[in-house]
Amino acid sequence: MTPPINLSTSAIPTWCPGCPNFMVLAGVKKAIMEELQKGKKKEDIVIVTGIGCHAKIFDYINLNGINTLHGRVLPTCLGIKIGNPNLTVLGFSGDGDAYAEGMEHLIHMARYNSDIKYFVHDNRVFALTVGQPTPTTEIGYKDKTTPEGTKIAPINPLRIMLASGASFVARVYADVSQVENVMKEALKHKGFAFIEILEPCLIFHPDGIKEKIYSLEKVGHNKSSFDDAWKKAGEFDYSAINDKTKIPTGIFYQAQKPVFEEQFPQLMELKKKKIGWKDVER
Ligand SMILES: Cc1ncc(C[n+]2csc(CCOP(=O)(O)OP(=O)(O)O)c2C)c(N)n1
Repeated sequence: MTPPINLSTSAIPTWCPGCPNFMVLAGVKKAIMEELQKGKKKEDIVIVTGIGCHAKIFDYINLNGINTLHGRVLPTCLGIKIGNPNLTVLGFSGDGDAYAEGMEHLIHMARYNSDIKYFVHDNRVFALTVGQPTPTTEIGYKDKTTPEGTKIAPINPLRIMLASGASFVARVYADVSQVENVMKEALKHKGFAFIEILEPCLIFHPDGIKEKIYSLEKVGHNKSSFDDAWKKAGEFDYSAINDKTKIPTGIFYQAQKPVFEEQFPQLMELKKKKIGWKDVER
């Protein structure tokens, strides 16, 4: 009898009690478990995380991977993918990791369209370093570094992804089934999948986002239309939550575009043979 699949580790989570990262972890594990039950091998899945509270997910999932440098999740993912294009490569970043230190990589990954799935835990603060504003923090947010309130307008990462050519652009709330479902869709997608996970930081940035979300699927959004995706992505501009705020969640855009790996016959040869460079005789 084959032993039951176990994705847990012996590490005790050090996230704050009630942190939405627990929901993200549970959703991710469920989606990965389904892949394993369908026959994928654990050693064929790799996780890469940045530095921050989000990155602790690395310690709580029993998979191979790299807890890489701050902001360098995507180049690490790409290196792994080039080393062995047969691997399923999953990247996890915070909003600081992805949109501040790592922004240049994000834009180019959207262009490259490598078959990598990327999850941004967007709590709209640098949480591990105790709450400084990030590129998705609203004007007026106060912390010890901005006692008069942040004066710089936030970016809209979904629109940046659309403008950069991303082939899969989604946003979910940090809820177990939303994360699980979007991850399953991302895993079916051929190419780069960008998934933003909105989550409050209960300590430094509690917010009312949960009450403002609605499902794109329920309003019949056409995810194959770039124009519709652009319009929907503009509905929430990451400013302070108020009575009028509406935050769409779900898959905004999905299109089939040439995949990075497929442009290189050497990598396609590895795919055909189901091997990585380390298995190539020289
Ligand atoms: C190159 C580099 N710059 C800065 C830091 C300090 N640092 C560690 S964690 C962190 C905040 C991470 O914030 P975010 O990516 O949003 O993740 P969160 O903690 O909110 O999950 C920073 C700035 C670092 N470790 N390396």
